Amino acid sequence: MLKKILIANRGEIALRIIRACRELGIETLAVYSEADEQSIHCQIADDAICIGPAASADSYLKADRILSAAELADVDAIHPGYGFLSENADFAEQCESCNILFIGPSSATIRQMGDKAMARDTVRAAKVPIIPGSEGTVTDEKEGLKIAKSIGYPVIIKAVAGGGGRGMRVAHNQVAFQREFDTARNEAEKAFGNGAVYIEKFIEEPRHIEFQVLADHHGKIVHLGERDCSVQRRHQKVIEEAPSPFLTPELRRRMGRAAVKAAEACNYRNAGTIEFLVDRSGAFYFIEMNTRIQVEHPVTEIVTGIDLVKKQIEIANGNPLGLEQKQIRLTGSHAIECRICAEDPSRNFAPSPGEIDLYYPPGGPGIRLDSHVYSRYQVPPYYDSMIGKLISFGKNREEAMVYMNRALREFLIGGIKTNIPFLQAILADPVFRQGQTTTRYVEEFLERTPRYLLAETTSPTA
Ligand code: MV4
Repeated sequence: MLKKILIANRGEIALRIIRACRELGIETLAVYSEADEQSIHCQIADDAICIGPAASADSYLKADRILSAAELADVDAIHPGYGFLSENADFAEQCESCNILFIGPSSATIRQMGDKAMARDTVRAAKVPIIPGSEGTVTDEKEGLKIAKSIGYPVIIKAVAGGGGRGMRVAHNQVAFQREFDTARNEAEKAFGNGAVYIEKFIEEPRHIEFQVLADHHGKIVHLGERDCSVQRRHQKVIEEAPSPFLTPELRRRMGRAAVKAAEACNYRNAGTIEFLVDRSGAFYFIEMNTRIQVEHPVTEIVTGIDLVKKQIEIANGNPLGLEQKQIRLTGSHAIECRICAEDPSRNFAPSPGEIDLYYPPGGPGIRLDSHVYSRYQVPPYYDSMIGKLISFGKNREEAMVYMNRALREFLIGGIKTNIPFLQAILADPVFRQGQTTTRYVEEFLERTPRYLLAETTSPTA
């Protein structure tokens, strides 16, 4: 078994990976930026190495510094977590050539699925449903217009190097298309250094439903059911749940089979996620694949009883999956995750870094909290504003909502603003309660909700 793993990340996911390693008897090496010296992941890892200044570009994104730390400490593997270098094919390739296991798929798979037009063509060849659109990329406006006309407006123009909502433009007619096509290409070139785009029919008010897959190095691939991630604000997920309140057992089986086919098509290894859009009629379409562990993985862990981070490590070590599709029981339980962020929902979600002067975490039945923060912790301004994930679970969705409501109410965080009032307001909203959310849900919710309802009424003090 692997003896020592470097965790190339920070915050709650670094903590989550260290926990899995410790349970498996694997030594851990944390890396940290100067801003994270007091961070919990440095304290609880067996060892920790500073890799540079606060800015991510100078530390957590510096492949050479992380590889130097890995060589110095003689680790067997690197776990990249999510964000930062987790979907960087060049980094995975460097790990491969240094003979350090990258805990994830091969660099070739990351590269293939990171190009969103190539990902689309890859899964299409395996008969996974994709959204009607261009074959490959479109470089010429005239050709684009022809494609748009043949699939019918509205259409969406997407950057091949985009993903996660970056680099997309919608066109509702021919005139708009000519304008947006140029804009999309220029923006993509500026943002990603790659101006290539492709075209799809624009699906209005879809649900975002993603399937977790696990693939070992012996040809076995299974899916672990879905997560419904329709509650998003500006392409940032806010609440995720499993199972989706929208899927029937029949649709779940069909989408699960498609997810496994998509993973097969790209020779996938390790944990991955297939993202689908699902329209009102229940038609589903592949949009992209995430080749990493995701923030929202805990809801799948809860409804399947499978520890995904341990599975990632065991798969990387070469162990057979030891799971058959028919053994994977979606237990009938329900899990909901709320992302807790240091931001002020009453001031347009402005980041709210600073010192936490009081911290009282919720607990009790039906609650899991994955967080790296503590009383007197300084939330740094340099990184993502997420300070934890509050996960509730119960025998059904209603019970999971009862636990979540109660836990949000008793979660006390003083000194900084958080999005807890926003989460409470969504949990109280009939549209959410009835499971009627689409990717436009948050926007609509905010249009009909006065800002003062999203402000903390009392601020807890130490
Ligand atoms: C779409 C779409 C509608 N039609 N593609 C946004 C993120 C990226 N993963 C793909 N995205 C979308 N692609 C077609 N053809 C709508 C979105 C979209 C969206 C998707 C998932 C979750 C939230 C979203 C919010 C706005 C738009």
